[in-house]
Amino acid sequence: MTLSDSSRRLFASLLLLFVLVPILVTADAVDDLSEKALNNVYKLLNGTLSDGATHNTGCTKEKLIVRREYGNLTLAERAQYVAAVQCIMTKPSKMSASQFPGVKNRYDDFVAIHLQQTLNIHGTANFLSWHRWFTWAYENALRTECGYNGTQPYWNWGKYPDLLKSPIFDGSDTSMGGNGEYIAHKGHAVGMANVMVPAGNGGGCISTGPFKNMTVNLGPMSVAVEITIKANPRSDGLGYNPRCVRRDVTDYFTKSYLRTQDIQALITNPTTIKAFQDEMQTDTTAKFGVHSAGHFTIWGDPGGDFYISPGDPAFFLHHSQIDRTWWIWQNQDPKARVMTVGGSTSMFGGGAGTLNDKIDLGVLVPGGTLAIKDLVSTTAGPFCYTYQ
Ligand SMILES: *[C@@H]1O[C@H](CO)[C@@H](O)[C@H](O)[C@H]1NC(C)=O
Ligand SMILES: *[C@@H]1O[C@H](CO)[C@@H](O)[C@H](O)[C@H]1NC(C)=O
Ligand SMILES: *[C@@H]1O[C@H](CO)[C@@H](O)[C@H](O)[C@H]1NC(C)=O
Ligand SMILES: *[C@@H]1O[C@H](CO)[C@@H](O)[C@H](O)[C@H]1NC(C)=O
Ligand SMILES: [Cu+2]
Repeated sequence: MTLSDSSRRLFASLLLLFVLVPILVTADAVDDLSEKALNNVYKLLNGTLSDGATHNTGCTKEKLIVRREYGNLTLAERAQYVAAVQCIMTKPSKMSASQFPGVKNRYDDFVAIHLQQTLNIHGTANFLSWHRWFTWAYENALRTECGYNGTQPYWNWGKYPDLLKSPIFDGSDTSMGGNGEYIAHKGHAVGMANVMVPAGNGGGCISTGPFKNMTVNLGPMSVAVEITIKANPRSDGLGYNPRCVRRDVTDYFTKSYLRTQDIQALITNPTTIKAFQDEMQTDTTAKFGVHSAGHFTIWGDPGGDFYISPGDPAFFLHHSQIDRTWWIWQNQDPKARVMTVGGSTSMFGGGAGTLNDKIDLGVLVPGGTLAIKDLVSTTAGPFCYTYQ
């Protein structure tokens, strides 16, 4: 080897190093923000920092439960989560069968409560706190009613440009089920702006994995797939209308709106809660926020139906990540960002929301009702969890 050869090699490896190092450093930008959030949470718990919440509920660093990314669970842990979700679908409902004839099991309770409150919990002051408590109620039901030892996993959107190859949707025994069976269908007109999105390779019933042929009983309310879904016998969608869960998982949104850089921008740019929640729920021809983009990625019936989207079990992985993103944003500056609320009480008007507004989850939680201010800190009120 000549000297010039080896110096050329050295130069090439240095070049490679300069190219690679920034990629390695920035690839985990959101995880870095998450680490800062976690450190601030430890300070809240040991009293060296205050977020305005009363941390006297017995939540300590030792008692914290930690939510993890689905792909970071072991196969055995994923199997336990899947088994718990299947279990909750076999438990009896706690709702009145005469008032809610379409509710057939405990899982349906979650779908029904979301359906009933849809227009007062999206684009509103309580959007984040409502869905935080709702996701916690589900995790709590899995743990207390189905003996689940784990926590509610999240779907880190930025990690999987091609979702059908992810551990969440790859159709394996430890996934949330694969795509819908392929049926010929046109693209989808999505969201408030009716943006046309190309059709994916699904559209039919989930055909692989543990939720193959899963049944949804409620709705539809706002059919979001270009095929005919039989109407619910009741106009409020609460009648019994069993049909298979359909999906059309695509990479349209993951490649444009759900990248790590999109999540990072969402966490670092907005400085008020109103700006943060609006950015997250953006749904226009120009842009989709991560909330809309995640739902539209799963699509189908009920996943793409605004009212009954929790009827697709992937909902809770998406909303755990919504909650994690809020948690990271809050805990960059807990003093300013936890005890705060913005926006109104209804999607179509309503007065200004306040921290004292009540949220009612009915049979989903012990007690049923709490105020927004009890639901803003993940280590106060009913909560004692963080994210890893
Ligand atoms: C409180 O927690 C922070 C973050 O973990 C730590 O740096 C600090 O030393 C702790 N302070 C006390 C008094 O325990
Ligand atoms: C998830 O696992 C990957 C690979 O093992 C690791 O690099 C990463 O830090 C983990 N992420 C989190 C948030 O724990
Ligand atoms: C939960 O943990 C206990 C004790 O470690 C174990 O016996 C039990 O099988 C676990 N349950 C589930 C559903 O994994
Ligand atoms: C799924 O549903 C279809 C249509 O009802 C049926 O033909 C098929 O046998 C079902 N598969 C399973 C595994 O239940
Ligand atoms: Cu919702």
